[in-house]
Amino acid sequence: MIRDNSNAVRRTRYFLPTLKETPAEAQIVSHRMMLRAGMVRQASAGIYSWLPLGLRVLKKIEQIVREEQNRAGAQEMLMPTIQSADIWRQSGRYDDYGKEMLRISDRHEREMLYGPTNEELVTQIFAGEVRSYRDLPINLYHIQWKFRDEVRPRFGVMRGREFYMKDAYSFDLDAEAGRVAYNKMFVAYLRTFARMGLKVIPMRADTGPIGGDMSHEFLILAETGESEVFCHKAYLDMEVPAEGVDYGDHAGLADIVRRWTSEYAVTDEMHDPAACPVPADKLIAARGIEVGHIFFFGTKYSEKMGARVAGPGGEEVTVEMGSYGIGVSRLAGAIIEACHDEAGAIWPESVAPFQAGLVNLRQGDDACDAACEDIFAKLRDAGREVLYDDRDERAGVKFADMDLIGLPWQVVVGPRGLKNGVVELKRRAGGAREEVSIESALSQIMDRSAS
Ligand code: P5A
Repeated sequence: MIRDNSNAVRRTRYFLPTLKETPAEAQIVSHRMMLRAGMVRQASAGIYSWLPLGLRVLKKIEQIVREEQNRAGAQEMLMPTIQSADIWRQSGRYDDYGKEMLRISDRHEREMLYGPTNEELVTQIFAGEVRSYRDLPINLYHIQWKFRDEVRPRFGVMRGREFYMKDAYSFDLDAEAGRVAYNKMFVAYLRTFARMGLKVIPMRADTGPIGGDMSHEFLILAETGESEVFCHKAYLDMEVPAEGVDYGDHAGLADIVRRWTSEYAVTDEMHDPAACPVPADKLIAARGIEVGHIFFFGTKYSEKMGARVAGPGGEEVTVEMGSYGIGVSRLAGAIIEACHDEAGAIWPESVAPFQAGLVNLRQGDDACDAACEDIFAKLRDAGREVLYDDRDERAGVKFADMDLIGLPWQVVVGPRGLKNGVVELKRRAGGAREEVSIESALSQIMDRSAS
């Protein structure tokens, strides 16, 4: 068996270019911290390279999204980033999309584009393959890079030009079944964001260039959010559906969606202080970051692109569609906006790049080196993710870097403690520290973090 050691790394062998100085171009905390913690580097305006540490976070977010999509019955596929202009002409969006669309022509002068979204392409695939109502419902998704030539790319990965999105597309025989598909995604979204440690609030929203008459944006509250939001405090305590939620129980799903849409929750353009039904002491007025957006648009694309199936009586039925987006790369920034302090990120366990950081306070000291090697090997062999700061650096530098990177656990090994048989175990969230034996430190990390 080939051993994959990518989950246990030594800082001296790891490409992790942290910065002491705050980069001048970064206006918000997540952008500053992602640059300082060596997660991303800007390639050009609104376009980023993901360095090893950042990529670990991106992959964790992606995997949670994937698991919850699969659980809700969506099927993963992968469509290309480059699309032909023809299908966008067919849907009528080629001209509508305007300057946000990056248009390209190939060597044969054929008009191509870098996909800003995939309604057209997935509808074309469906129309070419599915013939009968018996094959419905279908929900297809992919997790793929998108490009939108935003006028003002800003805030790092939060509003990029190139960004990573999960986009799902549902196909159903009638509007009622389409509503079930919508509810499934709604519930999956509540679970997805909760697993990332986020409190998310679904708000009724404008449908913009995607279209349709039913849509919800999923927002998290954060001071640096681009949208101003108003919602009932009740949202903060609403119960998120459990892992075992039954996606076959359509009435149960509708109940959950009803509960989560029953209270007041709007973005500023829809808020009228005079008409707001929520008393001031129960109203949250805050800023929000849109991390997901779901749409039901019926036959908008299926009509124009010929996505029809034979219905139960042999009649032709144009299928009802919805689309469901999650900003996977935006989430890396959004989670930092929601979870940080002055020193750095505070990653929730589920998306942390590593579970534990190991700090050797005296590199080169036999006892410290041996204890660190022992802890490192034990965590690695137990399949835990660990970053060992084995650099010959001052303690202050190592502490500052570990806090900046924001791993859930820190194990600090120094000569004085070792004489008494202890190391320091620190929780990044809350900052609690205790002196414990190596065994106790290991068992706490292993018990508390998922393998
Ligand atoms: C839904 C899936 C759509 O594109 N078509 C397919 C629909 N919706 S959306 O709201 O326009 O985008 C979905 C999510 O993608 C994220 N997002 C971005 N992230 C980073 N930079 C951007 N420029 C950007 N634009 C959109 C958001 O999280 C959004 O909710």
